[in-house]
Amino acid sequence: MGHDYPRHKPAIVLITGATGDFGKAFAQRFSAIGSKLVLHGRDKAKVDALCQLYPGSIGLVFDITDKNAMKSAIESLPASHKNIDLLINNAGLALGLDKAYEANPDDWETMIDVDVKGLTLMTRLVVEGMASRKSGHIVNIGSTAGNYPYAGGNVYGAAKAFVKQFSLNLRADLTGTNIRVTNVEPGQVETQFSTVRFKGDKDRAAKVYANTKSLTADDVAESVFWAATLPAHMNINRLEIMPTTQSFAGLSVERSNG
Ligand code: 8X3
Repeated sequence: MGHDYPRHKPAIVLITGATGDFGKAFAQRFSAIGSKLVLHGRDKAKVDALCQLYPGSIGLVFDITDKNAMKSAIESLPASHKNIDLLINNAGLALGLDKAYEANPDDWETMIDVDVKGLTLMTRLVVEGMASRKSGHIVNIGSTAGNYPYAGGNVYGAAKAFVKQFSLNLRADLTGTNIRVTNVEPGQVETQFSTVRFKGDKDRAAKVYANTKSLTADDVAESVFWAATLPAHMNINRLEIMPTTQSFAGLSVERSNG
């Protein structure tokens, strides 16, 4: 509308966890401006189906907790898709909402393996090439859970706090490389997130989103898109987003009945 602010166009975008709700929204948003997509997921059929929607995209099928498979997959990228401009570290999950003394330790390990180890090792694999090319952008999908504690958030929130600090420390290391790092921190977004967290209990998941207006995956995609298409001299360090219906709870106080 007469306002031709310069936009950056990431040529090649790698999205981890691309077959989930966020991932699909990111793929759609960046394909709309002609970015070439590298789409990662665990399930070959889902990755293939997603790639069909985006001609010229490449699918990578591996479990993000398998570091050897991850390394081979990244090394297998053809020259046409090798120089990743934008890495969206999106693969992640919450499992359970139990108190720390009742939570399943296996769930804790899975969250640490995916949300912390998967994200850091993927970053390490991709950032080296970015540093040598002196260009690139890493967008990490954090969470408000990394900023505000809540009961039952224990390891999920801690993992997302790790992602936030890792993002900021990456920026510190990347001074002089021209590489951008952004931690995007959504609050409540209506996706399969809660169904996964509650291990398929759709009724319990539906209650999280009942009678309110949550963010959508498209809302988050628009935010990531904004940060990633700003001119290359601008770095959004952190971007915390909530639906207007969500804000802050007070601190909790224990009271005796006497
Ligand atoms: C999602 C936000 O509040 O469900 O990361 O943990 S919350």
